[in-house]
Amino acid sequence: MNASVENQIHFHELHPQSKTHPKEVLEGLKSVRKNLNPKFFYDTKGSELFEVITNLEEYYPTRTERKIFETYSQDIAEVCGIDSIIIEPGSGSCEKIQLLIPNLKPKAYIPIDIAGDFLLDSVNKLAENFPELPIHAVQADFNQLDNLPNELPNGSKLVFYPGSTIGNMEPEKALEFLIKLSEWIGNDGGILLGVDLHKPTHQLNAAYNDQQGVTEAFNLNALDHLNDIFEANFDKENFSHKAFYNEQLYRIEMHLVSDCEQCVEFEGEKIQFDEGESIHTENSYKYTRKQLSSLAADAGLTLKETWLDENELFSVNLLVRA
Ligand code: SAH
Ligand code: AVI
Repeated sequence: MNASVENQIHFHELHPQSKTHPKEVLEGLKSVRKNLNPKFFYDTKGSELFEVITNLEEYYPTRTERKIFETYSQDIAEVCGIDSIIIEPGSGSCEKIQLLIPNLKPKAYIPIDIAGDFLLDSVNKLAENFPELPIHAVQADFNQLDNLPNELPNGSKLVFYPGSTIGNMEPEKALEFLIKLSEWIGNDGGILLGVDLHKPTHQLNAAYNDQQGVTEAFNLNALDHLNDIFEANFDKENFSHKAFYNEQLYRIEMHLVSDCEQCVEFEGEKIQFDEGESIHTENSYKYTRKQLSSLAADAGLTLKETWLDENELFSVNLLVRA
């Protein structure tokens, strides 16, 4: 980092993944229906694979949401207001915000992400493009983060939460999270929320089962990540990717299915798998517009404005306190 970028970027490392307590993972692996928090997809390799996913033909959400930002950037800035502090939970490559910065003219940008090295790379690129923008990058698990860094400039807060990352939370967790975000923004802020919409099953299934197998590699990479940060010996050759739309629950489910009966060691514990038994690695909830406005209302928020693409695949919503 050169000196000027060093002054521009403040890095706060709050929850290094290497320090994750094994208990966090063991509980899921030892339960009757084995499960893993989807945050474990995101080491540097996983974050890079996600970037490849965003460019796949089958994966419509990213390009659709980008198009909404490109089309309505001016309008979004008028409705959200300029000069705010932008906070992005799960900021990934920090690319989408760059479509809005020229109109939103933020006072500062606070990206929050679990994948620390990727976050640092991303903010370095952002700083090159916007050398005047103060950046406070926070490496943290946004579910465990109660307070924002202290030394932020004054001003109204806009939470930028695109990508339908909220869909990776159970609806009751999404509600809790929105309530926390509402505390962060106070009475004069807003939440600009990207939400993927319910649609025909074949289109959803294709988006999570791409022909090139990138989503498969992304799913399997979680096992390598576990081996890296814990004493564990998962062999990804012995697991297969499975993803399907659960129409009753309005969610894509991703699983890693054990191809055989096997025993995996994890931090001194033996985890037994039957052939065909799976680890449930992710849900990606899809919302109808009605479900979304009732989620917002339950959190004490109102949908002030919604921007859609022409095929109504994806929505960008401004939520403010009711
Ligand atoms: N906002 C970007 C990236 C979305 S991908 C976009 O819309 O394109 C989801 C991002 O959330 C990843 O970068 C991942 O590392 C991050 N993430 C997932 N779970 C997280 C958690 N619990 N805490 C912090 N970041 C998380
Ligand atoms: C980050 N998140 C919103 C993505 C999604 O679509 O649920 C993660 C992903 N999983 C598989 N493909 C992409």
